[in-house]
Amino acid sequence: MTDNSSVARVPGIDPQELQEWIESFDAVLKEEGTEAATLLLDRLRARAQTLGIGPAFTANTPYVNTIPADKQGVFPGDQEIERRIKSLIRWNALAMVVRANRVDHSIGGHISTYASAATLFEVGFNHFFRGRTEEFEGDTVYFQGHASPGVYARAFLEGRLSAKQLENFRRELRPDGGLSSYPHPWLMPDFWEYPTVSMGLSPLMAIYQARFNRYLEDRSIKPKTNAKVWAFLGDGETDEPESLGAITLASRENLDNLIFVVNCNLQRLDGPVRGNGKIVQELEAVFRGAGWNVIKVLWGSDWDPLFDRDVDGLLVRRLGEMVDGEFQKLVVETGAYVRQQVFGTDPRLLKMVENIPDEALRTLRQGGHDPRKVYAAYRAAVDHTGSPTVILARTIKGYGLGESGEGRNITHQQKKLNEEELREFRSRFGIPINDDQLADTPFYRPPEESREIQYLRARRRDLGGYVPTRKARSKPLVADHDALFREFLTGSEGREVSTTMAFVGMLRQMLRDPEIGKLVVPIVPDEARTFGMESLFRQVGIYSSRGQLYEPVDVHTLLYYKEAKDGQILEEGITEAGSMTSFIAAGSAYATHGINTIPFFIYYSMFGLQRISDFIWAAADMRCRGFLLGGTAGRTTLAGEGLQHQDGNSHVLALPIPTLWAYDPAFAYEIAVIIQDGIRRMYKDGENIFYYITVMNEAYAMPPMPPGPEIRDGILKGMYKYRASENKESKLRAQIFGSGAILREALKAQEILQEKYGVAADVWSVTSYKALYIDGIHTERWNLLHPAEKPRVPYVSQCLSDAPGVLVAATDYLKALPNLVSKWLPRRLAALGTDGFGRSDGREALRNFFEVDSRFITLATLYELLQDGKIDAAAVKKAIQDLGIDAEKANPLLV
Ligand SMILES: Cc1ncc(C[n+]2csc(CCOP(=O)(O)OP(=O)(O)O)c2C)c(N)n1
Ligand SMILES: [Mg+2]
Repeated sequence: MTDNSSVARVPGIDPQELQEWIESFDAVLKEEGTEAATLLLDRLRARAQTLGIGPAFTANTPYVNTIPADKQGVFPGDQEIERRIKSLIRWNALAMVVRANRVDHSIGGHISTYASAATLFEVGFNHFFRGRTEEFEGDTVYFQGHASPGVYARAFLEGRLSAKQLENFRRELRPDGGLSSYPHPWLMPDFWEYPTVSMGLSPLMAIYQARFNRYLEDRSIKPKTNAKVWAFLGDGETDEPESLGAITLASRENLDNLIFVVNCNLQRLDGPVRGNGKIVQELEAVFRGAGWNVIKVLWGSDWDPLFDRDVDGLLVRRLGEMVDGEFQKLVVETGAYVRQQVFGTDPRLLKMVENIPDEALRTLRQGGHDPRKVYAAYRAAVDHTGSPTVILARTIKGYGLGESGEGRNITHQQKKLNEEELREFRSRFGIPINDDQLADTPFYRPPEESREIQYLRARRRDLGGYVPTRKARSKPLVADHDALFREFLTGSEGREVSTTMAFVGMLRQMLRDPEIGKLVVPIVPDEARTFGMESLFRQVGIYSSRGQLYEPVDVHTLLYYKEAKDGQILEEGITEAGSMTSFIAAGSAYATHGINTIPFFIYYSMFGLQRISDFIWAAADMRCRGFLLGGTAGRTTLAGEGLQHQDGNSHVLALPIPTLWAYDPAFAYEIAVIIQDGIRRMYKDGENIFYYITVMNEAYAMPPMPPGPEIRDGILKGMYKYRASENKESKLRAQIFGSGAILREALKAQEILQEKYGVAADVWSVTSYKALYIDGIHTERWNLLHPAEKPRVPYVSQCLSDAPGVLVAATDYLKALPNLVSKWLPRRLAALGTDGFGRSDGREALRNFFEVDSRFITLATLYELLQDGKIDAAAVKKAIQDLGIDAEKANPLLV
């Protein structure tokens, strides 16, 4: 219907003429349909642009629901019974937190996040989230982490969790088990699939998961399906840079399998998300600008008649003016206040609500609490094609907690309710709990045969089973892959290669293998050329959902930049975080899809554990498998790049991640042994571990693997004797530990010591201080707990038990690394490492600066011999001179 009143007010246009224009447009819409009307608008806009009239860009639509009431369709569920189920879940979620905090008031937990998200979740559970079955892979759902009590409470009604388990919420260490605070697959491997509690991780993980699903389809590794990836986020959470950082990837890739639901309760932990602005409008602009389909769910059904009456658009304008701080205030205020604040600005608005009592005004619902509005939005999102969808749903934080919490700034932290507050909650949601039981706050589950339980079960049955459910679905690999790695065990016959090149050679071999070739997922953040991987562009192609729409500039070369729809390399561009989430998707595909994809994510080492460690932590929680490769590694091995690039940190940063095996190999055969064994452990034996391997760009001849069965074992356990001294006579003895590129400095020192100082030194390759350390503390712990039994001996002690002489270690990482194992050594350890900021210079200068070169190793060995009284100080002093060491040089840690 045409709105004459607004026509009359447009300045400078003849109302009659405008009326005719509008009528013509209406006629096109009526007779030719929406598509034609849209086309007409597009043409007019283009015409205006050619005439120099650029219509003002607006990223926002008015502050109303995107789906008007007359387009929302029918709600297919039984609204009444769904409301009852939801109320029971609300109660149990609340009871879980309240009870846990009665036992221990420090145990924490959150009530108000789920209170705001309940309808958003429940509509999904009853109508959308599909379980994983034999026939269908199922949907992937990232639940807002702090809303976990609601997911547990539902699983309790579903009969999947017991009252005892609920009782032990946040008390996982109880003898009979408990429930983890937040979604943690490590702690509840049959239940949670995706850890979401570190804000900002799940939106990024969801985007790359959705894209990875497409990748698997385009490469014919899994069948095409219409499975969806849902991510439920907080509105405050969107301030994390990771949350919005990759949204253009999702639209660029047309990820219509991806749906974000932002729970816009306008609050975060401390207070309003945007007190002086509007978070919904801000997010709308950002997502629309990025090409997403945006659906706003702001107002519940009881607003519909008001908007119907709002022919002048006054109400819409008024709502558009108000800031979030004001909206939040409405929640805690009276109906009279709402009348005055929202409608009191214009007599016409006041008239609109004159027949609505205060109480009804106060309880006008938000869109995100109205199942019909939420259903319509989800339906539209699921049916939408061509781009991802974000649903911006307005809710109330602490919904239902009444005066004690609803909309209050303190609500996020609230964990306790007094009896009066419990009574109100109980009555408001109609929970069949008597007054005299309130103090106990018992859980409530209706009998199995009740309509509620039957309905809930039937809905889940129709949707393919319970969500979330986690299960490792893949079948173990069978082959041992000896042949793939054999050539790397025999050395490079004098050819100088870097360990990076050696690794790329192995990757190429693996890609050709009939069993694992297809499963390998090389991931690289715009650094393939740095690592000499460009030959793989041509061999297996770079994945692009569009193939290659252009002729690449280097098409005439052998190794041209080949993009292909079935390309295998994930060339992610400059995003270590995005690449890591691809790694997570590929590294967990054995559970998500039942497919053993083997990710190899190679990156500039300094920008890994240092930059994206929280994602790596989440990968561990998710039981991810695969290989992280820190390229251009080492503080002194990466020449020229300086302070921000030279990495002497990562092997220390790898220590805390329990399932991460970290190796700093020096030679190609060491890498071959580690990767081959890693594939066996992860994909054959099903261990939930992953690997961090540093690879360097310093080229040298790769030696063959020394003979003897203990070598392979030692490489994996963390150390082995690489070259023993040939001088058996000398009284001056030493054991030198080298790692990675610094192993060669140790070998040089071995020669200097022998030739110049008559010291016979054995050189060990320490491939993993972390492995030695873990073995040491594990053994020590066992001994502590078994005092009467024969003590076990840490591997590092076994290695050194008969080794004579002083002990010196040199690494391209912090001195802390070798010092980790010093307590299990038979004698003092002198540790050389690279503590301090890097510098841009060549390797030789850097190794002098950080005091890790062969001269310093020699000096440290002589000094230790002095400590043992084997040589005198004058000899060491002279050595300093002979070696050309500046004794007064600055300490690299301090400059
Ligand atoms: C990276 C990170 N920083 C801080 C926190 C602590 N934290 C937990 S919930 C929360 C507020 C969440 O607000 P919002 O995203 O709006 O969710 P709501 O509870 O309002 O639904 C904060 C700061 C966290 N979990 N993760
Ligand atoms: Mg919030």
